[in-house]
Amino acid sequence: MIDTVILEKEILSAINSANDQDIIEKIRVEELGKKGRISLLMKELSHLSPEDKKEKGSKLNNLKNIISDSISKKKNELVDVELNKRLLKERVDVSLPVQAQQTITGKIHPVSQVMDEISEIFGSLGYQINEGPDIETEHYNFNALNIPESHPARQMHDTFYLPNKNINDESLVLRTHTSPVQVRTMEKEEPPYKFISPGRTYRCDSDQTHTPMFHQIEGLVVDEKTHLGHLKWTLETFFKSFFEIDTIKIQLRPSYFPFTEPSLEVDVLCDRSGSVLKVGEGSDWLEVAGAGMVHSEVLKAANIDPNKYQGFAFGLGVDRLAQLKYGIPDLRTFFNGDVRWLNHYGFSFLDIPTLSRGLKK
Ligand code: FA5
Repeated sequence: MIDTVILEKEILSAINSANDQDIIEKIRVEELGKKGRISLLMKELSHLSPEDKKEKGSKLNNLKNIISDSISKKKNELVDVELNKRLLKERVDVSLPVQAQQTITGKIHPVSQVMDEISEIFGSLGYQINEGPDIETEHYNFNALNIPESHPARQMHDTFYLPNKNINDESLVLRTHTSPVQVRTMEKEEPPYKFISPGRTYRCDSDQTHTPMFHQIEGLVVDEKTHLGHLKWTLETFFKSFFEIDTIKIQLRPSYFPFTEPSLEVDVLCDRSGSVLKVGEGSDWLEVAGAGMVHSEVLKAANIDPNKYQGFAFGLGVDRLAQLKYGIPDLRTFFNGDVRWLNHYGFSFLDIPTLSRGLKK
């Protein structure tokens, strides 16, 4: 039988010089595996006399333990070495500047941005948000707002009618303004009211400052002793805050809406002479809102006593406000779905320090 001392020396030297986990596993299989050298020597013991068996058996057991211990010790060492190597290679340097995102992550459309900015400003003035449907009956879009069928204001609205669709013999329309939400709210709730209503509106109209689908934000305040001064203060406060210019020039122009008396329109001073739109400069005026004191007929139709309650209302053209604030010359480009346009005029979440501070400095 082979000398265990020589065998031990030979195997230990192989273990010592092993430098990766595969080699050490190979040694384990060759020496201790089922058909390994030590295992085969163990099997040979059965042919020996009882005395030899006892002596050689104890030596072989001893050898087996020594080899098995030193294999697992070496294995642990190699695992540690490999782990340290990986830790060094994969170390994260937290002091490195963050890499800019290369992938396209999408942008916030200027209309969504401006909707949020306007909502935030009115939110801070204590307004709630109420919403209404895009498809309206003629009753809510016109009649209940003091615009009867024969009224010329109906033609001015360039209405989209839904053909062959009606509810209770009333034609359905794509709402031409957000004012129907005033009526829906007055029908459901008791005054006082103080809310805004953002949403999509539709008119058959298309040029540099008109699109067939656009957005308005309606505002309604009804309370005891509300007067025109409140409306003027509200509009001025809003426009200063929205444009972030204390000296912003707006003009309130006398106008006519069948559901307000008196009525006015709001224009913002801007320069539209070149290919860029600049707010607060030049000599052009862009109309951005209609407004007025709620007509007593509208209050009466909702069973509200006009001698006790008065109110004011306004309808802001959201797309035009976005056009002015962010210098976007043509409104039609808002809805072309051109990704290059959106990358240029859109907002990323990181660009916006706060909702009402959307201006890219
Ligand atoms: C109205 O729609 C009234 N409902 C506003 C109102 C509300 C008056 C409450 C009184 C009380 P007007 O038609 O002027 O008013 O539209 C309001 C604003 O919507 C306009 O000033 C303009 O900024 C915007 N607007 C109107 N038509 C379009 C269009 N086709 N494309 C883009 N913006 C439009």
